[in-house]
Amino acid sequence: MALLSFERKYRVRGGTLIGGDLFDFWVGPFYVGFFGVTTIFFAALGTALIFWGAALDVRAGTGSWNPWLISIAPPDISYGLGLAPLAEGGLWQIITICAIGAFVSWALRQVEISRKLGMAYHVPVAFGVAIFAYVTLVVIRPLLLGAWGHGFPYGIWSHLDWVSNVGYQFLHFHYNPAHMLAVTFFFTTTLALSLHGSLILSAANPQRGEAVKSPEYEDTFFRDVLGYSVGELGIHRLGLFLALNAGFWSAVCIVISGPFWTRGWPEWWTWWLNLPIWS
Ligand code: UQ1
Repeated sequence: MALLSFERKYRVRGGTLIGGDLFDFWVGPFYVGFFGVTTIFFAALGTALIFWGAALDVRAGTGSWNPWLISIAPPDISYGLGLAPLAEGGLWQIITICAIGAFVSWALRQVEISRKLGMAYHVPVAFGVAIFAYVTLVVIRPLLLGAWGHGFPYGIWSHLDWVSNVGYQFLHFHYNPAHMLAVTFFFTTTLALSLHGSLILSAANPQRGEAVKSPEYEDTFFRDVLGYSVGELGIHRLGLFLALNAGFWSAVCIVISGPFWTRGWPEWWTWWLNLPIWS
């Protein structure tokens, strides 16, 4: 059932980066590969450690099993860049290694599948930008600030508190120019995807009995509306550009906060007020 009629054609050997033919097989619809195995390993271990940490907090009377409230905190700042005892942030440190191991494994599995199919590496490269944003938060910025305690806690509610607290440390994070860029790219990404998704559905998924419209209709629609069509390929280049920039500037806006700018973000704009043109 899982094997679609055309799948056989694409289930080609090779393209693996490591291990040769050893893990070069499928389980149902899923390609396994060496990095499929390492993804499962890191994801399972990391998840188990989160549950173990939650259990320790419940037993210590400092946590609960409410899924919204489960949280694995990084070590106290006083541990600096050293290892912490498991129940005092050590679990967070190992879970971080597991998370990076799982994310990088997933990206490398995408590379293997791309190679198998003779495709370019756009998907793993794009996913790599998301990994970069995460690594910036939990590795690069803590390293620059000198303590793992600057990482964010792994919890649904607690990570939101972390974002709020770090934002207020800089008085008003919306004055961070890189944050402005990131937010603008996130919003523009949703604008582009809503335009693109609605345009494709309007053309390619017509009412019963209506003909599917060709890409010329899509181009003509936007030429009529805006006088310009970015084109079939162009909209996907634009979408990828917008989405990658959203992730990239998110990483920049947080990595400069603390390591390279320690005052409130509103104060950064004094360069504007100090321009000689005002006098
Ligand atoms: C567009 O011009 C276009 O080309 C036909 C698409 O491809 C199908 C699109 O999805 C969208 C949204 C546009 C309009 C975008 C710009 C930047 C003019």
